[in-house]
Amino acid sequence: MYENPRLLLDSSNPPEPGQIVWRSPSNLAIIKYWGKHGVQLPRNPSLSFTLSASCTDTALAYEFREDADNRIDLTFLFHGEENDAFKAKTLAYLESLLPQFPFLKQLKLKIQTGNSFPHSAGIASSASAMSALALCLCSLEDALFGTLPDPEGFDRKASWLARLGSGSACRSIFPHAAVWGVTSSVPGSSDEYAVPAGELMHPTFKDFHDDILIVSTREKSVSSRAGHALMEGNPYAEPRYIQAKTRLEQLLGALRRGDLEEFGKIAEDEALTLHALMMCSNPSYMLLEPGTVALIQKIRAWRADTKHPVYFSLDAGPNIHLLYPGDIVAEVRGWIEEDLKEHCVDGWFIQDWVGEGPEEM
Ligand code: 2P0
Repeated sequence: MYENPRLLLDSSNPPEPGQIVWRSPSNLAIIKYWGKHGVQLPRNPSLSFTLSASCTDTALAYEFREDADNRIDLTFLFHGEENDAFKAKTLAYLESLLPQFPFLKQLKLKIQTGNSFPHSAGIASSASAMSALALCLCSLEDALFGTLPDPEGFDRKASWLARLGSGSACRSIFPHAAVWGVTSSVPGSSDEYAVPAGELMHPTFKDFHDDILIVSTREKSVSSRAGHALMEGNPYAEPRYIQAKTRLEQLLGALRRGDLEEFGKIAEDEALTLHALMMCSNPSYMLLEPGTVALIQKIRAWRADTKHPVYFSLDAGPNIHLLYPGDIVAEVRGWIEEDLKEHCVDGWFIQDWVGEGPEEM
């Protein structure tokens, strides 16, 4: 949708070398995207909270190449070191973008990137990494051609580009919350890019915490890519897509009203549905660990005892996302220390919260 063969540099007037740096956060889907078709198009709409502490910093340095040919000239460093696997993935992504960014072959590019959390954390970094890179590319286009002056158009293109790298990444572009996928409940929503949803939420949810309890740091047995693909043969796929649409409408109502109980019911149900879909895929697989189940039971029991609005969610992995409003942070942190940390690897949990979205550094 953004093809532009005219985005080429004039070799008689080459640009000065420069560098662009973006910090972009991860996000947690409350309504899950699980199942895709075509080029990273979702089978159902999803809604996520934008996080803050779990993020990727990416620096993109560029200089004009006198000897331009058809290949992309890329140096790639992850946490200051060469990483062949990440470089190959990034190069394939950039090559796929040449119809939209033909000028990339005219530049010598250097990408230096790193996450705020250890790569071994078992936390998906594709959302923060691909959104940070997409934002760098949009800033590069604007620096070289002045074609993205309007912030709304800039964010939309960045979200569209991020989606091509990793579906969930398109939602990380916006503060507080984002909706990706067509739904009649959100005017302007699209399967091609996410739209901001923070303004649709009661202030309570802008002050929400998401503490990530690290149950395992082992690499997942089945990647998200493979998991999405398995939805194609899943007997529950069609009812699931219908359910996700209905739940999104219900969730938007709860977010608007500030209805914590309804929010929590939907969030937990979505997390368990995601993992149930994995368990009844063919072949079946399971990403939950004993510690995940122990924590879910403790969260439900503590909620019943204290009446505090604490809820869990899960990504495509065993780690628990503990969701709760800012006014009970002290009680919850005390409880984590006392009762939940024993299920975490080395007692490790990441304190995260609903954040303001990416920033250019
Ligand atoms: C989501 N997840 O909505 C869902 C729910 C994880 C749990 O999308 O193949 O890395 O790159 O589009 O976005 C994780 O998968 O998959 C994911 P691709 P992605 O966040």
